[in-house]
Amino acid sequence: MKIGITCYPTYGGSGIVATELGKELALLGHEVHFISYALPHRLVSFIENIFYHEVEVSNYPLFEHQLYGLSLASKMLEVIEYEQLDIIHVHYAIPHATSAYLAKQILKKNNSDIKIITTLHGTDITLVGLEPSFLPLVKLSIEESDGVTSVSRYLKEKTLTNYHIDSDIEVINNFVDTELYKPICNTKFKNHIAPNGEKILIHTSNFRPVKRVCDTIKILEIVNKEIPTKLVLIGDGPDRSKCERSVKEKGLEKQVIFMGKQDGLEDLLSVGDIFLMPSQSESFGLAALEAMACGLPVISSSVGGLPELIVHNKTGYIAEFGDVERMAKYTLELLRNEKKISSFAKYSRKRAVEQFDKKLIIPQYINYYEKVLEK
Ligand code: GMT
Repeated sequence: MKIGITCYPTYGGSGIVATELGKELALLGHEVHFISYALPHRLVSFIENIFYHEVEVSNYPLFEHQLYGLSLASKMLEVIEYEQLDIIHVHYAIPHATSAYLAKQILKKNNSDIKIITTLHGTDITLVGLEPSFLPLVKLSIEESDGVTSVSRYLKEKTLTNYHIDSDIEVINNFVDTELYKPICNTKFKNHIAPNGEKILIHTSNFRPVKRVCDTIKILEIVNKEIPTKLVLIGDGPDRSKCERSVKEKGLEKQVIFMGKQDGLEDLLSVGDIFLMPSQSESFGLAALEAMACGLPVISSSVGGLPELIVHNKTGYIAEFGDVERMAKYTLELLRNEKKISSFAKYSRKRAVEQFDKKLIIPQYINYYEKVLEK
């Protein structure tokens, strides 16, 4: 198959899923064309069958705002026609699905066609898409796609009810390469972070308000009163300075390590004892899945798709979002009970391997492509 993939190329779960999917498809012999405004950050090494088309945004002085959605539609049209694509698979509805719809309309006028598949990832549906001015546009773009997938059952239900959509939505969960993300013992780094054998809590995100990163600091504050503990925060984004201020106010500078954006998460995650994800909204929780694959129990909020990923009292604990006391209580319970934490760690890894490994999920995308092409 010849597949065009459009995604946000920077940090973020939707871009990671899109890029890893493209890489796997290419390794299986499909031809993959990424269409975006920058090279996706996980496309680091050369893979045969992967091509990249950069969207250039025109900045004519009259345009006070950039016309990305339109430039993307034009580039899609160009690539579809020149490369004779079978499918264009867009990740994150706004504006990607709308640009694809526009390209398809132009193709139709030329008696040509393309199949559009839209994958819904999260805030495209639960936050941004619900803005009254965007809602009709997102609804139309979803309805006019030839196939729609969502990353959890939760997100599928939200889409059907919030947008009053009749069409079917296929649930295809996030996936992880469990041969890359696995428990490894990086003793040197662990000793560097926790020289006195302190316990380690870990969190990775893009520090947007929806991730509630400051809650991880509140959890650490409670836990550290009972058991010497460090908190490793990986990533960067709008809430980082707020979190740094909170750490200073609480006098926890020695306990909290801000690592900023990091590549090679697979080498870092295993140093942690527990992964924290206190999000206010999370359609699936890819970062938690990567931690589980590395053998970490996850303590998270109970929002969105997280209960579909984390098995309460087996691979971790879930608590109401904002309930930092309960999350801290669960953290202490695990840190104090060696038998329990190692059983949770084992089940986390097992669940990642048996339910969410890339070898299980990639074929679901391929089957879905075939189904859409046969329509
Ligand atoms: O929806 C977003 O906030 C953007 C997106 C991203 O690019 O980070 O994240 C979502 O997509 C991931 C991959 O499918 C999911 O694992 C995340 O749970 C989801 N984030 C939210 O729902 C907040």
